[in-house]
Amino acid sequence: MSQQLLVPDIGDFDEVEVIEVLVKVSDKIKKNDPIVTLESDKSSVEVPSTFEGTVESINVKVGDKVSKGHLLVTLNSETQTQEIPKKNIEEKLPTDTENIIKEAEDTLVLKKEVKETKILPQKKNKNEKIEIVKNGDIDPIETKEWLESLSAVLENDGKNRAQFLIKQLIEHSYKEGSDLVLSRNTPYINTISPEEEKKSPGDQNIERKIRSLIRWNSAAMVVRANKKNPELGGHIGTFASAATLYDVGMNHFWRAKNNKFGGDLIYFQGHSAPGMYARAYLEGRITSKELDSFRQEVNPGGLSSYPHPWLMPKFWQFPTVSMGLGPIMSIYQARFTKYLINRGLLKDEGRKIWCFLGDGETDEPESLGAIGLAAREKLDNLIFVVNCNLQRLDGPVRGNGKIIQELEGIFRGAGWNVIKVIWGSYWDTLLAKDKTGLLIKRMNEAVDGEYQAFKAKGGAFVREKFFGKYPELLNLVSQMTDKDIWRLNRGGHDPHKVYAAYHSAMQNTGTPTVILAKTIKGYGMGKSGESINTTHQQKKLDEKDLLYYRDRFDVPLTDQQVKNIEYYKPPDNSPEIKYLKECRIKLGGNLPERSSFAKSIKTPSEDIFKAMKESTGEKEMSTTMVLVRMLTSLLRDKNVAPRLVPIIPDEARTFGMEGFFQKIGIYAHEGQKYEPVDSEQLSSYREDVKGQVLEEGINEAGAMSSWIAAGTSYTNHDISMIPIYIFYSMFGFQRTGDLAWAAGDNQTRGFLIGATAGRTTLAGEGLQHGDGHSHILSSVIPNCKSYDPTFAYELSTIFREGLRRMHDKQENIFYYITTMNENYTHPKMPKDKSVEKGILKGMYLFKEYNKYKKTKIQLLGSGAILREMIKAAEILQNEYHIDSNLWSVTSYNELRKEAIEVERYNLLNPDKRPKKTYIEECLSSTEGPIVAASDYMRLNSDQIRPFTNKSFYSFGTDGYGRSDTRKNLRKFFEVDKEHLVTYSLSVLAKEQLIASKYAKEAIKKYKIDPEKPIPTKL
Ligand SMILES: Cc1ncc(C[n+]2csc(CCOP(=O)(O)OP(=O)(O)O)c2C)c(N)n1
Ligand SMILES: [Mg+2]
Repeated sequence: MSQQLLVPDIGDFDEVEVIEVLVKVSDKIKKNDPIVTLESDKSSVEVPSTFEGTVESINVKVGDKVSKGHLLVTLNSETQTQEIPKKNIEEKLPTDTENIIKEAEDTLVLKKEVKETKILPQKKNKNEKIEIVKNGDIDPIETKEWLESLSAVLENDGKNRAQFLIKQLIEHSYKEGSDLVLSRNTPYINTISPEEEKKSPGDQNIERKIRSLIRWNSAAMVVRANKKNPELGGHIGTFASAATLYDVGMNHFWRAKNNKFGGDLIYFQGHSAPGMYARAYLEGRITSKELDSFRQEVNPGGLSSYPHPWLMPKFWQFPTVSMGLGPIMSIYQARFTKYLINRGLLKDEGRKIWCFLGDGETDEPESLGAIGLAAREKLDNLIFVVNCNLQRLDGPVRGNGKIIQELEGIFRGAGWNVIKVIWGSYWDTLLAKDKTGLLIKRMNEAVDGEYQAFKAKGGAFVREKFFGKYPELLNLVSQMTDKDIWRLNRGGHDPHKVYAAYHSAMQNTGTPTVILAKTIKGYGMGKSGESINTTHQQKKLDEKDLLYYRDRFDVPLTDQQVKNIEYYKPPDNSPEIKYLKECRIKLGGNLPERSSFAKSIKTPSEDIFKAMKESTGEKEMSTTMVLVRMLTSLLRDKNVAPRLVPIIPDEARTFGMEGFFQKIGIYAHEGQKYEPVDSEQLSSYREDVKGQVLEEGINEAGAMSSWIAAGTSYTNHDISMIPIYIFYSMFGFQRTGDLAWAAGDNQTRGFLIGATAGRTTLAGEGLQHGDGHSHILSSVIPNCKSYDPTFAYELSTIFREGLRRMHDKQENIFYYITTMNENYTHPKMPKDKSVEKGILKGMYLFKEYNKYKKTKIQLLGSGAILREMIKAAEILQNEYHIDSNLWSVTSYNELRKEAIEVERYNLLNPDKRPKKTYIEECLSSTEGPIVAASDYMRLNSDQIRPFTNKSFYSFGTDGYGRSDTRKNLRKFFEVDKEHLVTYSLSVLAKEQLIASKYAKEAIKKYKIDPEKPIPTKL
């Protein structure tokens, strides 16, 4: 039977243009195959077929304007029109929602029942005497009865039943009118009780020996480097506090990448790097010579100060040292891993992402800012380990409080599984022996400033100040010597406790886990640096300190060897080295190690970009729309399509990308539990577990972290992905510049699109939005290539080259491209072969005006301002008989980078024939001075000034932006055609090529006020 396919609801748009017809008569098409592409003045969207069949007739052609209900094609179809069945919400309710509804209903019933029978509580008589007993308990006997009941339940029915009852009590009191919030905190003791600890299968003696050697060698490498030259710096205290945390992971948990398994991903705390080198040394992966080159990277073989994949591309995987970036990047890494799995691109092997961070580091907004997302997305593949040594650089993290308790509340409140590892095994007996509850009470009340001092000042001090507060506690430790008390260790230094915590974290499902491990900064450094405020900076240990350190960890070195600060590595056949290597073999290989086995992605054929190289005729469109069109076409390329990862921080509609929602779906790990409010529309909000778009919400740092995860997928997951992150250009490098820098270090491959760019082009939004400097910011990143194209063919040429270089040739570069929201017509790409090369190198001759052959000027325009320059060139020719070469400059950054390289070569090779810079190739044989203008500050075009050997004048948008119309803004910043003409005339007059009267007349004609202050002062 014949079926008619009509234009569906396309939202607020009417009379939209058909820009592509994607089927032919007699084509057999399937349901959801695209039929036509429609384009409004803001976005383009494909219309999919709603049924299967053969095309009988096509009722539209390219250029037609259509609205809802317009007939597109007729199909001969066997099947009935397949209306999407309305989802039966009741049938499909997820269990969580059902529970919430049930709970709410129960509450209502209960409230009703209670209301009927409730005896209203009597108002308290103000004069009634309230008996306040010690510690705020008004009725200790009653308290005792409740506690005894609970103990009985615990004993007879177990902890789950006890917890259930407590929960019931809390809920009941809430329903009865109490609004006291359930505490997110547990007492200041370990989360895992000794009975529940999973025992480590490891040989503790040998593991202690190995750990001691790693401790020694890592401290030795820092001390040796600083003996050589104190400029080099480094840290001892941080790794000293974290050694056990890393060792237990390395010996028992962290699986490496190999041909059978994808590998766990570990984000090491940046300045604990010496510990990782010291272990790699024992493993035979790093030589003692390399250890001696710690922080001396200028010559090959040096070890980088911190984890930097750029500097050690076969070793480090994640740049973590700018605090806060590791945590946020690891969260999005964990999410991206699930994304790949859910999209069917990656096998689910139960890989984990571990992130180590300092307790001081948790104050960075980036560290905690995304923990809500981790819980919401149920990232049970993510484990944070916070090394709570209670200190940061200058002093205590929370001298007056307790960082572990604070973090426990925050993480648990966000929905994480929290495991506290506070006390070591020696405390277990004491805690068991204490029947008064005073020990936990004392643990709860001591603040971190005190805990720090306890470990700096010895056993007698702890006896007096900690246990001494209560006679019962003094009694508890009366049989212990001061040395025994000193040995009461902290959880993070106890391999048993750490093992149990890691094991438990590995078993946890449904939520991310944070392990809060209490440690001592500078553990083992003694008087020179254990738990004191200067520990962080300690990089020199004198002989006495070194001997102490050796003795503390029983490192088998003679006094003389200690004095020489020798490294210690037992022979390969020693039990230690054999054990260490066997552990790693069992876990699949070495860590950290960076590699990539990703296949390249074939560059899409030129055909995909063909439409962008044609003239748009009368049709006006913005480069942002061109980009969206291009992406729509790329989604038809079978190699590229599945690898595209569009990332948007809640701005899809701003950029006209809402068509992607239906077409490729928004990634949502739980699918879509609701019928979207706009479900009738073609671009309705479609969330899908296989969705391709990462719609990040208003979260540029998160979006950047997703972009980095996707752009490094070629190494972390051995599958190349093509992330395209589109944002307001002002909220790009300026907002998340440090992540962009880390992305460069991480060798991220992908596109950053600074949309709505240009200080005068994004008109109404004003000072905080009008970007006139993002190209300056992007220029500082060595492997970032940035472009400011004007026309569709420029953009598509750059984009295709990006795909070719990054994803086909696998170069470690990334692209920053600005696109604008100003609609204008686009010309056909000039035939000349040099154009493509010029676009990529940064400039090409767009047009030559050569009518009068008297006076000539070189005009350089970029981005939105190229069009002002074109108009200026025409005025100069028509009204002043001045010829010009009009250059489109797509990238001042690229031009400069090439020029400094050539200049350097020429200076270093004075006897050779000098090479020409590309700028010279373009400009050296041309006539007349240069006038350059862009929608960015003058510094942008000034970059090439020294390489032109000509009079060069820059114009741009220096100063704060402001809101107004484009016309007024360009006038204000003096980059409109009138100013460009006037300035050109003035430049020519200054160069004595024309009389100054022309410039003066133009100033008058265009009503330019020479007394107006420069916009930087306004
Ligand atoms: C963004 C940023 N700011 C400052 C620093 C300098 N810095 C390096 S380590 C450190 C103190 C870290 O304290 P914490 O996170 O508690 O780690 P710990 O060494 O105590 O384990 C600081 C301030 C940095 N690396 N990154
Ligand atoms: Mg710390």
